Amino acid sequence: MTAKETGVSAHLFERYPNNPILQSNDWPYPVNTVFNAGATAVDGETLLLVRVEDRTGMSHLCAARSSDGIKDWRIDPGPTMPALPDEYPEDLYGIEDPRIVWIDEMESWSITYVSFSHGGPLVSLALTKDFKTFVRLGPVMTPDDKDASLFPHRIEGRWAMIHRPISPGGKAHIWISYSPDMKHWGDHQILLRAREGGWWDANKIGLSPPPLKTKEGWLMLYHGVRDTASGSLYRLGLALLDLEDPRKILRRSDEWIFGPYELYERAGDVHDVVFPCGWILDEPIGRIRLYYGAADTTLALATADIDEVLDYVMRCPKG
Ligand code: M1P
Repeated sequence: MTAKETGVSAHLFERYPNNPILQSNDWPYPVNTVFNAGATAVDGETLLLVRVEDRTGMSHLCAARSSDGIKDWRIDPGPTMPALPDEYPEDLYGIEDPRIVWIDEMESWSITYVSFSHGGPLVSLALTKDFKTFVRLGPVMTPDDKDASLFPHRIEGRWAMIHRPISPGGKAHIWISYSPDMKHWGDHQILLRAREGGWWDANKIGLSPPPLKTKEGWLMLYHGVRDTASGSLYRLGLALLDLEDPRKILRRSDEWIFGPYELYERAGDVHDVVFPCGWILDEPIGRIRLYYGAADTTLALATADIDEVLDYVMRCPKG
């Protein structure tokens, strides 16, 4: 059943039946877990920059390529983007959770990722033209800050970044900041607030994949974290931002639209987590491929019809 037939948000994204699509035993070298991958299309293929946790407990990024984005992955023989703490001290405890955006003006992809520094997790930025060499621009947000992505072009002359600092006490809202040069960031402001009380997205939210430009606005998928007696529950909701001024929230879903349900999402190193860092819109067929970490252990795929997602979000309450 599709969301159009049922009108139910839970049916918007359909899991790939042979999930997970990538797991640790697919890796060409010994690793603990593979999850939370950034995604993009390169030369007609799908490229995932996968977060790989090794058996020290720390993470690096490794590229996997496939012609259909589902199977027959060709995985780099070693870390594609290792943590380099000697040159970049902020990488001391590894690097995690990349978001990839093609930046026309730079003729490069931007990669925003978490560097786990001595002072806590912060946002770092790198550029690449080929996913072989990387220009590391260093930290762009101080700790604790995560879940960041650039927009693919300047907005009113400035670069814009969505990110997720944590306030004292653990409250975490989604913020937006601006920069003239990708290095100096300011005009920080809250973009989307974590709700309160019993909501599924109370207390802590964060951007999931990069914002997707659509005819209705910037489509934003975000995760909300609910604290329960048996731990945290990571689920996903939607928001729509104004195209010209993404600080304006046009819509926000009251319900979560995807959450842990299958065993590979419910059981793993961290149970009850779905955590996407990348999605690709296949324009000719109008379908979104959503790549998500499942239980911080494997990588899974779900797909959705872009028109159904937009129909749904346009019926959501005004933000
Ligand atoms: O373990 C679940 C997730 O926890 C963190 O996400 P956030 O800080 O946004 O709540 C991250 O460590 C993420 O990698 C992890 O999947």
